[in-house]
Amino acid sequence: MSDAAAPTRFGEGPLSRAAARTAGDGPVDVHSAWLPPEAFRAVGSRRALVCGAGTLVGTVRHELARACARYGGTVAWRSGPADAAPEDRTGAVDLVLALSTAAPLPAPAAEVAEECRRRHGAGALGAEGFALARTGDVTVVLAEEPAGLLHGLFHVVRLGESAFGAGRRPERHRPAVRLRMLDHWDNVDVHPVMGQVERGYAGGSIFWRDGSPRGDLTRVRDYGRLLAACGVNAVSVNNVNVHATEARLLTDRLGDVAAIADVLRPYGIRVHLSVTFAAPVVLGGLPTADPLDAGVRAWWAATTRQVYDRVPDFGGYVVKADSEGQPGPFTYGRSHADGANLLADALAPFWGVVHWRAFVYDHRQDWRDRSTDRARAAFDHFAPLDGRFRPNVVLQVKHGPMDFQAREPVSPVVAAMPATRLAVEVQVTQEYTGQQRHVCYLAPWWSELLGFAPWGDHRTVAALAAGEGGGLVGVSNVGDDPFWTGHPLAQANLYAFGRLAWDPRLDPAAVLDEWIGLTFPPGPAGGHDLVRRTLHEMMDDSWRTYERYTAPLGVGFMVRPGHHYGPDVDGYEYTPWGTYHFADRDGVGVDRTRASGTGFTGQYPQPWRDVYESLDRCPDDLLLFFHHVPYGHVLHDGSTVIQHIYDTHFAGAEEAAALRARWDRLDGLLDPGLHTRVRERLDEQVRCAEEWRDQVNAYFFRKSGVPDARGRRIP
Ligand code: GCV
Repeated sequence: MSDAAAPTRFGEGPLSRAAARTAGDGPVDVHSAWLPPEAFRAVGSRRALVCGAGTLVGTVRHELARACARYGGTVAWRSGPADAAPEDRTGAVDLVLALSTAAPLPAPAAEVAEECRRRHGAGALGAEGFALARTGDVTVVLAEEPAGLLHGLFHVVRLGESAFGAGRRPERHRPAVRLRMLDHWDNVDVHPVMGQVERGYAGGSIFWRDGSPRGDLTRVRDYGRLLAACGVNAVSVNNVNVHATEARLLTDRLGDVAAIADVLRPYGIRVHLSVTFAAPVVLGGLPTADPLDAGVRAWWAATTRQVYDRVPDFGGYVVKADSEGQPGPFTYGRSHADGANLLADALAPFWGVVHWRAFVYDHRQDWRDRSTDRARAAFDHFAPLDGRFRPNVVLQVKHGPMDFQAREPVSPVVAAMPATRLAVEVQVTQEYTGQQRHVCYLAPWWSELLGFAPWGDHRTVAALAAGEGGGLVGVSNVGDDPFWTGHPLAQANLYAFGRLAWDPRLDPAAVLDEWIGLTFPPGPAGGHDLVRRTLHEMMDDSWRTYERYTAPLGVGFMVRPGHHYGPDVDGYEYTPWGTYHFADRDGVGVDRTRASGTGFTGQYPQPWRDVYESLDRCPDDLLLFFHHVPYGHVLHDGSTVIQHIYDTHFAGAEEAAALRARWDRLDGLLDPGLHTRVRERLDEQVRCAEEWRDQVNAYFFRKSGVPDARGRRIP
């Protein structure tokens, strides 16, 4: 079914004038997200000095100049030793942002540089890190590279007045994860089924419209600014399903990509491109795309050289191969290592990387065949290839073994490939978590995934993604919607993705408060505390609320086929997609044990291979992912599976209604356009949650014949 055919009637009203803030210097009808002018009040009212040169330092100056013009501060700039010391011209300063290379440093910065060297040694800040310290009455941000200075500026913006508080202890910040990337599933041509943005719930693409690049890239620059301010440093600009027009971005339409790269560069964001593995055939006119063919290798080398001629800081390629109909090395009897290494070799001279996706499975399986298990596929394909990938191949692994469900175990691939660079992929766009019609703050989910320890020791998923050259990748939830993300509260997911990619140890609740504080500064109507408190209450647990009223106990995929919105318990049960729950009159769930099932539990190291194997020890929230159990099976909390299904679905729908009631308390305190948009979406969430509740409960009541112990009405 066409994604475009999914419901679209909610909240498409224009952003009201009051909320129509300038994003960057951009169009006035775009919401400013987490960078409203008020966020810059503290820096904009200070006397700032910037020391250093280059494009990104220019961005720092520009940001400060704009803030100072609004809030009465000043900004001076010293590009190098030849300049007169600007303190002499401007008097004292409150804020110094300096590159450590911009000698001679002004006294406060020199002091911080010396202290930083003494404590951490030379090179302690790296390519993107920075130090923040107070010396006397001056706040100093020190970086070794321009990108670090920009991140330091946005850190000060996040801190607001507290960055200037006396007694602030020195801090050093470096991103834990090197590749912090958003993948856009944007099509250049409007796809007849998937539309302009595949799984996009926020309008059209900010890059492309109806087969062409958008002429005005103001919006893209504002996007880069928002991303830099939360820590993202790379963007892939087209869908991993590469269709005919999109394939040409690599060659004759490369100029379109270069234009985007030019606009994102000042914010330290590198551009990547999804390419088709068949490019030598479909673009180069070669008879084959065989990765071991000399002509094919020469074609990729020459084509890649041309890419770097146009975009010298180009990040690299993203490839979905042999997956859901995309071409790949299997056609030529070659392995995924052969395929990935082909592109890696072409990119290596320019320090580019290939993000090779591990999302490879049989999407034409026979539902009657209970031995084939989609969950096993990525491991079965890739684990044997560990050690065979070039150093500039990053294997991009979906966080779970299936497909971005609201609950899945962590993919065993992350623990199976110690000799391969890994990026973990999460879905910021809410394909399976309410499609930006439902409030669903995903950071607690990602945090749980990142904190998972495959061996039960200190080696978490976050540590693996942070390993040498690893990454965290999110599928973007942004479109040309005035609120960026359709549902205004879904902005929090984009923000949190960047923040967790920078530092996976951050507390998602604290990140939420940070986002709320920046995005909803005190307004003329007052009630600021109520606004903050209410938003926190609504969003903090919203992922679990969503989980409660949708698919139970990790079973997943009870969505309507095609567009994946709303309930359809058997929607995928008799299809070729490998996404089954096997419910019958006696029980439900997928037996993935070694003892009697598909053996998927054996793909995990200890302790999890035994924990998941054991009916007693398996965590309840993943029970039906790993086991087929009778409805009367007793969970750890004493409830039966069937009663748990009823209880959580009643509770989840009630919680959805409570969200709307909470939101209503904020009427009159927020911009009316934003309030209305969220209210409309909450109406839909409440309706949809009831639909989920009734369909899931009725389905299992009819299958099992077991009545609700509390006698509630099940239709
Ligand atoms: C871009 C799921 C989605 C597809 C997506 C695919 C992928 O199957 O439904 O729209 O394709 O994942 O991640 O490649």
